[in-house]
Amino acid sequence: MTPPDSVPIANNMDAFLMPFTANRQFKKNPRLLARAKGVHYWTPEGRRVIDGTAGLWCVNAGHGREEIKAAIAQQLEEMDYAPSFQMGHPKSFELAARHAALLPGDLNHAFYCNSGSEAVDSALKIALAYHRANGQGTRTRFVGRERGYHGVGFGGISVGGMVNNRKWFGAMLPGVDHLPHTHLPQNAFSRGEPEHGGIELANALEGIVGLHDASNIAAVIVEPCAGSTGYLPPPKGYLKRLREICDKHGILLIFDEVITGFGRLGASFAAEKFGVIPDLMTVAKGISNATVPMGGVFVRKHVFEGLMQGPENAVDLFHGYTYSAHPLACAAASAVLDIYKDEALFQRSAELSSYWEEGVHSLKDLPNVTDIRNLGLACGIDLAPEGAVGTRGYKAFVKAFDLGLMMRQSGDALAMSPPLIIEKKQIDEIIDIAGQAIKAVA
Ligand code: PXG
Repeated sequence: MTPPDSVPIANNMDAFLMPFTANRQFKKNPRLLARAKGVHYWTPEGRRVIDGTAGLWCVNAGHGREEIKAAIAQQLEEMDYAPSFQMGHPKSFELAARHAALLPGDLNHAFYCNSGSEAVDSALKIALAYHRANGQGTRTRFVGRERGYHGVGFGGISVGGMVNNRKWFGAMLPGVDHLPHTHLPQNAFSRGEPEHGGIELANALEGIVGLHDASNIAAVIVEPCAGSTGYLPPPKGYLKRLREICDKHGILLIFDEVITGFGRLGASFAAEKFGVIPDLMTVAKGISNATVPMGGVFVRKHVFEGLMQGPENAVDLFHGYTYSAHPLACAAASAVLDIYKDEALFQRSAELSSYWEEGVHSLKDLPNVTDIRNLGLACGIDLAPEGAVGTRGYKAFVKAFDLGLMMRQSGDALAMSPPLIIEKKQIDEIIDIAGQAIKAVA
C-alpha cells in the first residue's frame, strides 16, 4: 500500500495510542498544545499556558531557542545522518569532549543514545560488561529504590520502584533488590534537603549486601533527587553514605540525572551539587533542551579503561543504537551548552531557588496540602486523596491547565519544574495559579 495523503482527519484522535494517558478520557476533552516560545505554550485556539514544568522536565533553556534551531538547520544542511559504529562524525567527539569538561571529577567519557530509558538500560549493561571484563562476572545483581523512576525499558522498570510501571509487565529482570524510598513523615515540609534519616536509609544497602554478598552485586542506581514520584530530595548525608558503602564493596554507583542534570538543582549536575561522584551517570532531557531526542551515559575513567582491555581490534562494548550520537542531536546539544554557558543558566537556577522555595512553601496552609518539598528549581506538593488515589491530583492538574498553568501530577502529588529562564514575576504567576487550582479541588 502507498502511504495515505497527509490530510488530517478532523476530530479523529483514535489512531494515536497515547503514552501514559487515559486515552478515552483525554479524547473526550483533549488538552492540545500547538505552539511554544520562552516559558509559554499556546493551545490551538490561542490560549496561553505558562509552562510550569519545562515540558516534561526537559526544556531547561525555554522554548523556541533560535540558536538551537539554527544549529539543527545547519547540521541538516551539511549532513542528515551518519552512523557511529566503526565510523564517526566530528560533532560527536566534540560534544563528548565538551561534556567531559563540564562534568565533575573524572566522568570523562560519554556514550550517547536517544532517551533516558535507553540511557538507563545502557548504564546497567555497561556496569555488567565492566565487571565481566575485570574478572568479576558474578556481579550481576542490581539495587534500585522504591519509588524510583528510571524510564520504561525492561532494565529501567526492574530497578525502578513505581508499582504501576511494573505490575503489568511480568517478571522483568531477575536479581534486583530495592532500597527503601526516602520520603519520611518526620521530614514533612522540609526546605531543601530534609534533616532526618539520611544515614539510616542509605545503610539499608549494607543489609542487601549482607543478604547476597558484594561479589554478586554489580551496581546501585538511584535518582539523586527522585523526580517522577512527586519530587523527593535526598535527606542530608544520604548520597555520601551510599557512595561510601559502594566503595567499600566494589559496587558501581549510578546516578540517574535525567531530571537533575543540566541545571535543575542549581548546579550542573547533582553530583556537583552534593560533591558525590557516581561511577556512571545517566542523562537525557536537558542535554538537548528536548529539541532532538538524546540521552547519554557518562562514565568515569576507571569504568572506561576497564572496558578497553581486550585486543585492540576487538569491539569494546557490544551495545549501541542506530541513532547513537545522531548528528542533529549532537548539533542541538552543543548549541544548548552554549546557551547554558552564555546565560549562566545553572547559576540562575541556583539564584532563583530561594525565591522559588518561598513561593512554593506559601501554599502550605491551603486545603488538603499534606507536604511540600523543594530543591533547586523544582518542587513536589502532596494533596490528601479524595476517594481513589489520584482523583484529587488529576482534578488539580486539569484545573491548573484550564487556568493557564501546566503542572505534572503523579497520583495525588503535584510537581513543578519551570524552565531555568523563568522570571520572578512568572514564578509569582505559577504559584498564584497553583494555589487557585488547589483551592478549587478542596
Ligand atoms: N530516568 C529518570 C530519572 C526520568 O525522570 C527517565 C529516566 C526516562 O527518560 P525517557 O526519556 O525515556 O522518558 C526519566 C523520565 C513526569 C515524567 O511527569 C518524568 C519522566 C518522563 C515523563 C514524565 O514526572 N522522566
